[in-house]
Amino acid sequence: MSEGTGIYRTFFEAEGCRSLLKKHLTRGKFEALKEKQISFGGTLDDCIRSGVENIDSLVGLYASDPGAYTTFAGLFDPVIKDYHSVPVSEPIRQPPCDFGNVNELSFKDLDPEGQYIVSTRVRVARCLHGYGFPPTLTRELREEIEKKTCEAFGKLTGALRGTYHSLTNMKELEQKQLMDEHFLFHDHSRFRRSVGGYDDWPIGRGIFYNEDKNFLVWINEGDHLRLISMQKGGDLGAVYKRLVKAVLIMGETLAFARDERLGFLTFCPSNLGTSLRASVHMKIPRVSAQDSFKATCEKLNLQVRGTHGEHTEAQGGVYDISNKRRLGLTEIDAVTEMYYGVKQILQMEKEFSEGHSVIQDNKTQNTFSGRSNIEDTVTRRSKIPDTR
Ligand code: ADP
Ligand code: IOM
Repeated sequence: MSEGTGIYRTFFEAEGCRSLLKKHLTRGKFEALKEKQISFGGTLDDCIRSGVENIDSLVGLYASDPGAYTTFAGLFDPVIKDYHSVPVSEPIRQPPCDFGNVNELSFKDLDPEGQYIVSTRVRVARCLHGYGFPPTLTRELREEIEKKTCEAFGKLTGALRGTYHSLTNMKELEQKQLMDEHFLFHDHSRFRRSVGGYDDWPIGRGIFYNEDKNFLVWINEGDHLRLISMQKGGDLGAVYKRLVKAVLIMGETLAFARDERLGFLTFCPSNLGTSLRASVHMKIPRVSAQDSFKATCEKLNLQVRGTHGEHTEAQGGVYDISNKRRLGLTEIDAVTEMYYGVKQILQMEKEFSEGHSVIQDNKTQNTFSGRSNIEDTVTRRSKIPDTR
């Protein structure tokens, strides 16, 4: 493994690569870390291969196993700080898990008239304590994780009670339908393929869902588990409350990997901390037509994805807007940050539709976080698409 040869050389010389891996992996760091090995057998190559092979990665770095976060801290820490907006001068610190008082949530339906928000989803990732992540998992270990998780499903009762569907037994047509409905994951991300994400596919993979199909669990998609609550419309409070209830029940049986400094340990460093991503699928034709759309979302600590997830395009003007930060804040704060950010985007969309043609960047601020990171005070004339 040498930075002067093959794919590494191409990576180091690549122009236009904007990943956090490219930004933080210097040649010196590569040389210093390349021979280190972790207890689960992971290597630096396992962690960086996805970003090296896919130069359009956003992060480009995965943990081969929980130990990667300490053995390769010299590379992971700057990437973690950069992604989660932790100031360089401050230590990485995850507060204790805190879902807030779900019986006293102040979230209102974000779109009671159903004009903009198609659906709302909140998910957390969880990995079982004592196991590695995809590059170091074997077929047997994946099956073990699946078995332990299936045992825990037995504790879900009432509206959460459901059935586990193994991908090994699932017909292609059924898989396709579940994917089209945004319920099921797929096996065609080249980012994940690079790091053994689809080894032994579909062994050990599957999906649990309840009768209403508003609570789901993915097994061995990337992280060992994704616990997901979702429904049509914009009632974030109902979606979040259901998720918290299910996560707490699952946590009674399963031991989740957690680190005091980094929070819940996940395969991708973008998911560390709370591992929580609260998203809406929303139609915002006017705001999304602004040149400043992505920058506006960044200022609100929001992330923009396409209709079918990361690295996909918006279809029919439907964007996936979610909280970007997952580490350095509590679960209730992460979801609240998304709530206020999405409210602002909706407000902008409404103002545009009423004919206001000016977007004031100096007013773009997440009223929840109250962070004064807005330096650009230019009032910019916006382009309104002619929708008449
Ligand atoms: P994650 O990392 O949160 O699991 P991905 O970006 O990989 O998310 O998306 C996973 C699936 O979830 C995709 O099919 C995506 O379209 C779907 N999804 C995400 N947010 C929503 C939402 N608010 N409503 C419906 N589907 C959603
Ligand atoms: N790991 C995945 N969520 N993603 C951040 C891939 C990438 O680096 O683009």
